[in-house]
Amino acid sequence: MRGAPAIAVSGVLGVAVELRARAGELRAAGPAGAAAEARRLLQRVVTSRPTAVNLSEGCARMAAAADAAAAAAGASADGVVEAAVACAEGMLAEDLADNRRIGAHGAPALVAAARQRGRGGGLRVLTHCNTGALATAGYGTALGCVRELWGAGDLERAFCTETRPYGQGARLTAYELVTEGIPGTLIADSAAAGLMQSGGLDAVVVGADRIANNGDVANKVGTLPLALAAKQFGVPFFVAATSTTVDFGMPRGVGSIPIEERSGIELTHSRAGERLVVEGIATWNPAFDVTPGALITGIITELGVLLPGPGGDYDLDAAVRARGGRVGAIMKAEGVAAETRGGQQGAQEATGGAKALDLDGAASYIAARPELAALLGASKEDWSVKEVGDGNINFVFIVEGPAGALVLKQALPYVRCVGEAWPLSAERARFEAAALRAERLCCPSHVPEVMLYDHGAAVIVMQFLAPPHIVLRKGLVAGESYPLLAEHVSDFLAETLFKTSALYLSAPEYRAEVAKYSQNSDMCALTEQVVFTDPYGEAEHNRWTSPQLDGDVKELWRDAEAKVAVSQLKLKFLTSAQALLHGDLHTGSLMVTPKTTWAIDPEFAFYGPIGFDIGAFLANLFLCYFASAGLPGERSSQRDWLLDTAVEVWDGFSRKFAELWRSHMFLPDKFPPGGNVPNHTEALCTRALFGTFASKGPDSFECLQDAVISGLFLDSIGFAGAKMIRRIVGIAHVEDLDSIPDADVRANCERKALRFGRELLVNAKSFQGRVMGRGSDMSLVVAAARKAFAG
Ligand code: ADP
Ligand code: SR1
Ligand code: MG
Repeated sequence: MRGAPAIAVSGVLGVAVELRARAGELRAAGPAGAAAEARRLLQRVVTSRPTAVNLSEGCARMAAAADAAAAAAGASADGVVEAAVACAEGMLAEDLADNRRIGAHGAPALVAAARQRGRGGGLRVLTHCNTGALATAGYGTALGCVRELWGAGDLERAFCTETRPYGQGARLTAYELVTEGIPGTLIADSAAAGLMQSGGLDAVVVGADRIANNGDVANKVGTLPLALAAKQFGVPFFVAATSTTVDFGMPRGVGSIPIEERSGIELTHSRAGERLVVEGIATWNPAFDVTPGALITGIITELGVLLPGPGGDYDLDAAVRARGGRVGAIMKAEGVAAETRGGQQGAQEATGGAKALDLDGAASYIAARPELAALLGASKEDWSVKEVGDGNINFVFIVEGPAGALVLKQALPYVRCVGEAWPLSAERARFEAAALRAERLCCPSHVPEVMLYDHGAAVIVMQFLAPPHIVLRKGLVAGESYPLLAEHVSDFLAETLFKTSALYLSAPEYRAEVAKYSQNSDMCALTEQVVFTDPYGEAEHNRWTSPQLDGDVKELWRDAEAKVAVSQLKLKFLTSAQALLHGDLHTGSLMVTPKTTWAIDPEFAFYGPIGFDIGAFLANLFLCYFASAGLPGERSSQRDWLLDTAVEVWDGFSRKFAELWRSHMFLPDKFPPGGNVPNHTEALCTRALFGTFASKGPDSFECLQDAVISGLFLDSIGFAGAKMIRRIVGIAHVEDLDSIPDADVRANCERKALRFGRELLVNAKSFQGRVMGRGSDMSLVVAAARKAFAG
């Protein structure tokens, strides 16, 4: 094993294997004996590499987990073993997740820096040594950023240095690039400066072995010359590492970080042992060098890209604390669930510290960040700013300059449409940024790019979807149809929901993601209230077209069947963690042109039932369908298109979801290289059950797929019904209906929609096709919608 993170994870997993194998024997020793044995084994592993901080920290966490299990009420030796194993698996998942976050933060930062230098198209990026899947639990840090760029279509070519004298770049990074199908070029270390001088490089990204608080970075020897050359030729130079690599107790790195010297044989002999240079020559072979922070454009961590302060100096302790990370790192060392408490700490800071931006503040915010300002061109005085937030919750600014525009979205600690009387954690911005990045990894053509997420200010800066893009709901209200919408939305749903599910992720990865998003509970609570509770009884914020719908609403409040059905859905919403949901996929969360579709605004993202996202989208098509009778113009062809879209979205989703699942199982190579591709067995293990023996293959696998997809269909129908009802009786309505000026006409449309919504909610099962293999037939739902519209 090589690479500090990989060594740490292998070490603890090794002990986990040993403990499991000896679980029978340990039963006799009882819980205390089992914990003592775990400690003994871990201590032995630590001594195998005493200098590696990751390994000793990992072993300490696992020992603490074993001790805690031994001290718990009703402890057993088996419980101790399983707690230790779970802890080790958690570390594997954590390292993988941290790496993916580094990639998700790093790739856009590299792109932004290259764009600032006027470089369009794919990037040419150089990396040094090996920082990829062979050095970490998987994916990689600096090489993870390269992977990410490639997956997003933002990479033209990766250059890797040989990494003299031990050849990690030539032997390992080159191998990873070729294996992943990423276009790569190997160069001698000494060729890098010339490559930069010729304009052949857009950015450098390297890893780090140790980082001092002022940003000085110890890394593989040869890093310093790369940074010096990059400075000379104006090439952005980034370092990518987890925040645990920062040694906060070390103020400066240059002159302080001890540098290991390795044997001169690496210089004088080939790896086969053949002497290459004259005998008698002295050698000096340092393994590392230290690059001053002043030469480093940004340090990419799992918490975000850390930048130097206005004076050009880094203060990493402050930067990491501001993102809630230092607390997390300390807790890791203590063996406490770092993500959870680190997240809560972050929430307090985001909520307490967010200063509301106004128009000028939004422009100043961008102007203070040169990598963003460069995307707009000229300077702040030449920019225009407007606030366009038409949603219920946040403030959204568009800052536009001569070269381009950016969207800046700020979450304040309350619900915008109600005001400070309804507090809401600004932490939602963290989940929105994370979800946008995760969704973009899964489905880059339908999710905008996040350029920056600033935890302290609860600000996201993202790609501007320029006119003629409009919010889909606005287009629909204006009478437009979008022929490619069903294709795009079904792509988005299938890609994001499959690739974040346990059908695709490994069990530890999946659990780590579920745990991460479970902290978005303020937003889930909002949905639980406004979708599943308030509309079914008297509630402060309910509103409806009154007095016209008074009777209908009272009827709903007495409707026991509806209450039973909505409570069952609420239970599912609370407990079924199938995939990472967008969480609020209505037609106001999509921006479109006739040829493009983008999903924005996933601040409600969490692991929930897949049908919730599908149902939300269907509900909004149906709401527009019923509203169309009160909207201006002749709309029969739009109505047909709306219903066709409902059918095509479901058919497209179910087909694509099934195909992704099948391809993942039978044809793993079908996934694009560099994308979100695990080379492991998915958590559900369908590959193990159905993929190995052709005879047991497709038929039984199809039965499983049918069963799962029929379940998703039922859920989608039920959630669609609940989502329709809440838009007519609850706090947040839709413009499609609200913009009908005549209250009687509006109420008539709303009554039909309400009744149809109730039908979907209560009788979802009646829409299941009875033909074998057609358990999910959306045309039955659409036929019922036509009937309700006519009746
Ligand atoms: P909220 O969370 O308050 O619902 P949204 O994310 O839906 O806020 O944004 C509000 C409005 O801002 C959108 O309806 C859209 O008009 C505009 N908007 C948001 N993101 C973008 C973007 N990336 N490009 C262009 N306009 C955007
Ligand atoms: C307090 S209103 C909340 C609603 O607005 C958002 O758009 C979501 O749909 C949410 O339910
Ligand atoms: Mg919105």
